Amino acid sequence: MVMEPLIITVAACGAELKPDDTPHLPITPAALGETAARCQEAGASIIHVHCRNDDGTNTSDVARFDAAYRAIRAASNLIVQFTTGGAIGMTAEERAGPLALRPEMGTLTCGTVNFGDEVFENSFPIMRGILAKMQQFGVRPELEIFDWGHLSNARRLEREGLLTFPQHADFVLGVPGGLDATVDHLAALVRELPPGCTWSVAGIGRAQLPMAVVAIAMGGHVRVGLEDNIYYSRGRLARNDELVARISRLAGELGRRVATPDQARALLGLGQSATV
Ligand code: KMH
Ligand code: ZN
Repeated sequence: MVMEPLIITVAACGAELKPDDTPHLPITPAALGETAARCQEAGASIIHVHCRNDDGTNTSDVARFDAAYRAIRAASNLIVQFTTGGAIGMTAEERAGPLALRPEMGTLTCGTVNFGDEVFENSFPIMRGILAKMQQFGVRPELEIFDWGHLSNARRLEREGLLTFPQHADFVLGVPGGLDATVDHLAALVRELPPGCTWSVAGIGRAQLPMAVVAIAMGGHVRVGLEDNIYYSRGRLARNDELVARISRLAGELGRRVATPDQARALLGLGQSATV
């Protein structure tokens, strides 16, 4: 069986970590650019972007996203995917604001989910608002699926005419409050996908590596990075590019080629190498 080249997404920073948690968090636009270059070299083709202020606090400031976008684009050819999940506590308008910069992709979390002790709110009005902005600015959604029901919600948005299938979905498994990271859950979600969809898995914490290996073997794609897991192995903090490089090596061992950014664009039906 010949499988598609493997798309590796690096979720480099996220919103939940504090700078004290790891010295490897790319907080500034310059650090994101440097991370992008190293991760492309290691085999990544998509970078999932959250932005921070210099002190590490979260921001949805459009100028900060613009600086990050330019730094990444200057350093790499990675597909740039902005978060629209942002950080807990941001308004829906704040979360969607950076879409005006027309990144190639943006996330669409397909439903509300408990998120640790908090609630990550994605009501239908919030999802519709984000999709409207994506349509306005020509941004391709990646469907973030944290729980049962989220694919049903995506299908409902499709029936409403706000989304077309096929799309690329990312199964985020192992968030406390969301669906556990198990092979059974992953297989069931893949079976539920509308025809023609591509998918990746983002296992949280210790689940990152085993979920990635399963996805490589199943013909899916993989998301790794510090947003989801800060360790390379027990007690040993990771750099983003090390996590990407390990997936590239494992893919090689398992007979999967790793996609370049332009091969990933072709697989996802995006245009070729974007400019800011
Ligand atoms: N920070 C989480 C609340 C996304 O980027 O689209 C949401 C999140 C999802 O990280
Ligand atoms: Zn994120």
